Amino acid sequence: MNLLTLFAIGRERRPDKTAIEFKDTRGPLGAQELTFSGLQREVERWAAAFVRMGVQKGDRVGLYLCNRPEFVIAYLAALEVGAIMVPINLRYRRRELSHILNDAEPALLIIEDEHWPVLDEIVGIEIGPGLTVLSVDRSESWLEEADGKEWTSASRPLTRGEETALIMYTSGTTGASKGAVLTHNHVLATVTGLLSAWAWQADDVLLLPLPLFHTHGLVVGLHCALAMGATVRLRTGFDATETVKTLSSGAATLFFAVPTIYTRLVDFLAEAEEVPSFASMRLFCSGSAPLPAEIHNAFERLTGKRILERYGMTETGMNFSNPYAGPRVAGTVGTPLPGVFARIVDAAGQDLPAGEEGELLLRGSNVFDEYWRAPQKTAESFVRDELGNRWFLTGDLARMDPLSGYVTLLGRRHELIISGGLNIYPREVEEMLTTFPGIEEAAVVGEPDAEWGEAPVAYLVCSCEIDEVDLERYCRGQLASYKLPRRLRFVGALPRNAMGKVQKHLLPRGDVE
Ligand code: MCA
Ligand code: AMP
Repeated sequence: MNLLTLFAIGRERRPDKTAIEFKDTRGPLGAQELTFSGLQREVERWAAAFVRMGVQKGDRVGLYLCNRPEFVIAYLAALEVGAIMVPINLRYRRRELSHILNDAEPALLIIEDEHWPVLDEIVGIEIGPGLTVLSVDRSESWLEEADGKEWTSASRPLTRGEETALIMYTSGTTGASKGAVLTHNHVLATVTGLLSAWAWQADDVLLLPLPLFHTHGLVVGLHCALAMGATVRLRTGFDATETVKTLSSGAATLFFAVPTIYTRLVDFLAEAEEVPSFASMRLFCSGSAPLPAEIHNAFERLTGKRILERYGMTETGMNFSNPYAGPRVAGTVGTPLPGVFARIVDAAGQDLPAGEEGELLLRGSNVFDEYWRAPQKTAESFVRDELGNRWFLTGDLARMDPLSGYVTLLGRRHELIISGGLNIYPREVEEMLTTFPGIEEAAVVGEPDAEWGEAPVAYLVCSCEIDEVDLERYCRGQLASYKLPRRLRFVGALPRNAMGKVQKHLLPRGDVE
């Protein structure tokens, strides 16, 4: 089976039902609705255009798009022609884009008109030839050229489950992000696990403000809905007023979000004159970062709904979930999803008894096999047990409750900062900062933040006075703005150990200006 055959089950259940109801919460794109059969017609039109442009099976198709129906159409069209979709975070700027385009080498990149300036800076300069860039805002012109060229399901090349569907870039400890290669089977495992664990139904309606370029919005949200034949209310972004209105009007049954969104909803509802009823809502889920227990409890107090917290990774899809029917325990991520195997081990790789803290290792049909063109990084990310099974080293520290078997995540082995559900690797920001004239050394650490969970703070050693406005302008051109340090702290030197390694725990937190 491949993803398209899975989605056909959902589509054929009720082809005239709404698949995507889209609204641009920020304005210019307006609103649009597509039925399952209407969506498929568009997908076939786009697939014909892709083939006409020379896209072949196994080619990569990059999507640098906000949430909009064309994202879904382009993705499914890429799968139709046997291509591999590479979603790109829309906030990525020159450095991140250049890296991904050079690494994934897509044959085709689909963008919006507003992104021409950043692409003009790099295409043909930092990016070699062979890349066709198309704007979705001019799709009619390139789609018309392919009109008359028929594409039907019979035109599809044979795609087996073990072939690649997606390459998803995830922050790398070495500074540059790496592509997790996900086959159809990997994604199918997560989707089928979630459909049963969360009791998805064809009548479900999911409100989805999360970006489609990450696992949470794409796999957990869009894929499950397409597979089930459920409706997605797709939004360009999160807006508390609109979310509360939609969820309380009976127009949705499911809502998936990151903790920062729940924090904002709690603040919004706490200030509301009257908290509306969310009677139609069957499930509120949280993931991508730890949900603070006080937000979990405050949300329940305000709405009468208990959030279900789950745990996943780009490389593995979804791993653990609190139960749909059964106690949802704040501060835990529950138990392994169907088909997921987990171990908690000590520094020597030995299994630990329940109750003890160690690194979480994972195995299962959902777990990826490799990073794109990075055999060394792949090799470092897995260990084998005595039976020869390959276990993925998640880098997440965890403890299992000896009685319930529920797992609590305690932190990470690496330095990853998670801000509002988005990953920031300090090394990448540090490397960028030291390319600014006058900055000799930089150390970036995460500090607790009430809104974002964590926020990056930079410690800088400089050889001259730094103009902070210039520095900010420079950083914004290079990296996604959520990675920018929220605070700068100027220090005479970075604390180092005898090996010269920066000892971040010795940095003078919060008391240097
Ligand atoms: C936006 N900004 C942020 C963040 N998001 N700053 C820090 N952390 C963030 N997460 C900054 C922007 O850079 C911008 O800065 C300013 O806020 C306004 O941007 P805007 O788009 O209006 O922000 P927002 O709409 O308020 O976004 C907040 C958000 C969003 C809704 C919480 O960050 C979001 O959707 N996060 C979820 C991401 C996600 O889906 N993660 C899942 C990854 P400036 O104005 O200075 O430019 S998948 C995963 O983790 C695994 C697999 C899993 O388990 O799910
Ligand atoms: P990503 O690299 O974007 O795929 O993010 C994966 C990481 O997000 C995991 O390794 C965890 O550290 C973190 N994560 C995801 N869900 C949760 C959760 N419910 N609680 C705590 N951390 C989480």
